[in-house]
Amino acid sequence: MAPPRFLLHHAPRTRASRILWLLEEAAAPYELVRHDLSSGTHKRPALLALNPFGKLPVLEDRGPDGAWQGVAVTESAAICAYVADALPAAGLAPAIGTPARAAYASWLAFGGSVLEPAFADLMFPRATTPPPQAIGWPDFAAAVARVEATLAAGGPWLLGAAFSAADLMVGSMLQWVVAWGKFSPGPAVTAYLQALAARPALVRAQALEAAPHPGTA
Ligand SMILES: N[C@@H](CCC(=O)N[C@@H](CS)C(=O)NCC(=O)O)C(=O)O
Repeated sequence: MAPPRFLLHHAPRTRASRILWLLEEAAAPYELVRHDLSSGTHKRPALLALNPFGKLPVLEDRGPDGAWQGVAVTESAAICAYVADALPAAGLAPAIGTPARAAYASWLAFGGSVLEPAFADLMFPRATTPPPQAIGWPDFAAAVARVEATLAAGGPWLLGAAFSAADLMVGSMLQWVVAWGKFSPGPAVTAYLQALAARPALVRAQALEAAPHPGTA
């Protein structure tokens, strides 16, 4: 039997977790290769050939008919965009050419290029304060305030009625930050986190992470 289209290089409780959730949301055909960060399987040559930084997630794509070789996507937001566009029937992105695409693209980038660096600044303060105009993101409180205001103006998701891959990027970051105990969410974000936690695809992804897995690298 032909292998499934996608292969996710994964490690539990890492940024790869959100891609496992994504694949479940998309009902994508996939297999997992589970890496062990403590023993460094993600720094082996085969993985470094796909991502020279040796970081997870990495998603390999064998293509619609299984004929592609050496096609891999790195960076969580890029993987979200790629899968949402490759599997449009999953409805994880507004259709190309529609106005909803603007908010979608903005929020998709927001998770990794605003929320995440702002959180890193919160956790690991800099020795010197850089000029704010030289830094491409606000402080963490301002970043989260924007999410709170957007959801309060019309949820339950960032784009309103439709869940999208952007919720996966922003929502997974917020889940992580709350788990670290570094942030008390406002009412709109609290309701958002509850709605995310109830998504069947996330529940399935969490169960898969918790189960023993035969495909360890
Ligand atoms: N910008 C990347 C970050 C990936 C990343 O930092 N992954 C971490 C796991 S959470 C990793 O692989 N760390 C292992 C290491 O650096 O050795 C993304 O968003 O996908």
